[in-house]
Amino acid sequence: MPASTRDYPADAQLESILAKELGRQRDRLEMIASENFVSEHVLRVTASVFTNKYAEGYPDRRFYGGCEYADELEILAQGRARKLFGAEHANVQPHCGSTANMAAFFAAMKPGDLFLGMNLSHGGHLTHGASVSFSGRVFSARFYGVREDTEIIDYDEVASLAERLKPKVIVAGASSYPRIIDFERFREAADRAGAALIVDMAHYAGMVAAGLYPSPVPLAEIVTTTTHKTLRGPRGGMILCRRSYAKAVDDEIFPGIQGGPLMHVIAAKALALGEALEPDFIDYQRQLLKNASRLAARLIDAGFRLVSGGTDIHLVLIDLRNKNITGSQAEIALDKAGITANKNTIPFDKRSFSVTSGLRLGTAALTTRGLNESDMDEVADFVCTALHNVDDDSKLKKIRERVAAFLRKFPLYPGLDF
Ligand code: DSN
Repeated sequence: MPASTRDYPADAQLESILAKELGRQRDRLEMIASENFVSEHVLRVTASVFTNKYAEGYPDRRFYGGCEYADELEILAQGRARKLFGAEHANVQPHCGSTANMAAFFAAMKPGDLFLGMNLSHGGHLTHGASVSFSGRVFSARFYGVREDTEIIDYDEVASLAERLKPKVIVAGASSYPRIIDFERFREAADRAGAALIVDMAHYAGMVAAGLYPSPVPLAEIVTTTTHKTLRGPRGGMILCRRSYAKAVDDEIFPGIQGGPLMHVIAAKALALGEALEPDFIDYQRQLLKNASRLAARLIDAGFRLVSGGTDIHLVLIDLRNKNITGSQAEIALDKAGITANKNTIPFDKRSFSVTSGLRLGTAALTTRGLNESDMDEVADFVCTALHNVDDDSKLKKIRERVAAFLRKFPLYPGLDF
């Protein structure tokens, strides 16, 4: 096996796939609300020699030798996570948000226990109790949602369900809810029911870190997150919790659910958390919010109805029904126009999850690329023109060419080949 990077064999097939993916990311508008672009430094560290290391266990309690630097690394990442969010305890090992949620649930509940989560079609997440997910199969899930008139979370429903059902856990957090969540109301409901509060802040973590979104950390027993959305780290998960839950959470992640932690990803998490502690991270989060608000305004000007009437965060959810197109038609048309986004159910949607009546658009990745609010006017124009011409392939192709030309002003990973 070649040990030097200088004599590794060419793998033309793989390199071609990697180069095509880099080209896709460079030439298209990335508007999936849960995606972002890591810094070149984070990208490089994700590919470090720590990918070679087994480190099952935790610092000073490993099941393998040679873990002294893995220990140093994990302690660094944990410390930065605690500092950034003001948390008593951090577990940086979850491979993704789903395993983070699984560990949180097992730390706070037993199989069969009842919990409250947000209805998936109102903006919740699969792991908040959907019947196809472990969360709905192992535990007994009941759902709250948004009010039909305001499309804001129905906090009275949360409180009454909590009082009536006495759940073991209440889960707050969502994947496509464009408004600030009132975590205090969730805390009150949990206290009245004697329930633990688990907050999944995956979409908001970056804004929470910057102090631009209310922090759930002082209020919840356990907070889970991914590290790759607005937090702009590598793909992965993380758990923050009160000291009283630390052992249960750690034991659920390992040995309960996962084996060896991905130490190369933990290195990249440590770096990204360090980046998030820098003052310019707050500027980034401010810009991301300005961009989302400008995008919302331009979509409304063009006659699109936004769920809840707008946004407080990095994403908007468009109700496409007045335009007589479905979410899946919109997603396909945008793809042809060089804009990557995802169809999404809207509250009280009559269409299935594979068709939907909505479209979710986010500004986290475009803001990282350097776009500001005036650029969002052009982005909104690309989006609106594509959505008004979903069946016109030649118009969509022209938008795609304009998008690629526009994005050349915002270089992405200029030094990379793949
Ligand atoms: N898949 C993520 C999202 O798009 O919101 C949630 O895990």
